Amino acid sequence: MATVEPAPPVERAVVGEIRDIELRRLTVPLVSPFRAAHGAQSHRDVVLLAVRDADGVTGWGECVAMNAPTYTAEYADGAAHVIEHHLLPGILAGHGPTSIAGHQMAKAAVEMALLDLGLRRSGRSLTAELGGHGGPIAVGAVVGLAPTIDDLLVEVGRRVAEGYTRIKVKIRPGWDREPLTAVRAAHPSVALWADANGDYAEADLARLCALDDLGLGLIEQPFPDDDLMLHAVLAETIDTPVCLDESVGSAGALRTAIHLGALDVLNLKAGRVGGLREAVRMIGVCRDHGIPVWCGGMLETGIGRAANLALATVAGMTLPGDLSASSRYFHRDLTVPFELGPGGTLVPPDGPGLGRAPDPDALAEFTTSVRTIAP
Ligand code: OSB
Ligand code: MG
Repeated sequence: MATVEPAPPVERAVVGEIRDIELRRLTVPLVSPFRAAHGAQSHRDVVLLAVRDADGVTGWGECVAMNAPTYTAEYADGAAHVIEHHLLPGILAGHGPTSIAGHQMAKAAVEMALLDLGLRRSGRSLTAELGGHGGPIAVGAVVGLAPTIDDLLVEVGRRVAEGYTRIKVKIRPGWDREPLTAVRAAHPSVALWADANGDYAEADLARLCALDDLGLGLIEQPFPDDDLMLHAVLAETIDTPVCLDESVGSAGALRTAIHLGALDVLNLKAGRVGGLREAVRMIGVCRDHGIPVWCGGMLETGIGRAANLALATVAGMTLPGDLSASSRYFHRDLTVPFELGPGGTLVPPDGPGLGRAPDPDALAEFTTSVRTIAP
């Protein structure tokens, strides 16, 4: 017999008030293909939830699952299935999301939509609900694997010229020392981070330690996500801070990783950990242990970006996140675009809920299917 998760007050208050839920699929073109160790993407395949109450108030939730199970086991089609068949039935029956194993990205999308609806109904912003300060906050840009060093330098140069003061470069074995050295030489004062998406192995320990002289702000997820021990060995050996991303799916996993010495810094993504509530708890764990934490990103549209920005203003989020302006990702965002402010900053919206909703014309342009589910 399935059990029901105890939901916090805002989410609990809207269950029972829901008229229907739209589960939408969209394909949003990216400005340029995004390449990392797990593959390349030319568009964002988005699962979007619209939860409506009887007064026509709508709460929006974006699922961060990618189009194929190459980066994480979760992926868009699977998440849409889990949302429709395993999470929404309990909500539509009036008792809240059913407790299921895993599927954090699906759960996070449902939580975001319920939170947005509840907060819109009460006129409160997500930033206020999470305990954030509202910004502005310094943000960073991510540059994917590039075909050549020249291409990489062109793209990094563009981001620096736009105002970003922290650049994260994707690396993989064979694409690390040379590109990072070139970026470091071209932009000596930029904070330079490297993200390997788990592509290195034990045999690469020495090659990673050799990056120590580049003055990197951190090396993110060098090894596969289940190998906390190897991250602990590296963190022990290298001076550059070791950051975890894929390895840390919950507050419990975070405590374990800290106990093992497997990380110096955390990349926190609400989608990866099952939602914003768990993410806020994890910021607290990081604070208790003196672990700097920053808000990760997964090429979100304006909906998910609004949520990330709210989270990124919570006390304890001490480093600039993977939060760039809409134009870094999309020619046309789903919402009013986020624009970079002075000093490479962004400000979360301060309206009710997420403070951003999709533009109907953009929704129409990018939607590939809609399913409406009613109690
Ligand atoms: O590893 O942080 C990652 C994008 C998709 C999936 C995983 C990652 C990323 C990024 C891009 O690095 C971050 C962004 O949204 O700017
Ligand atoms: Mg990462």
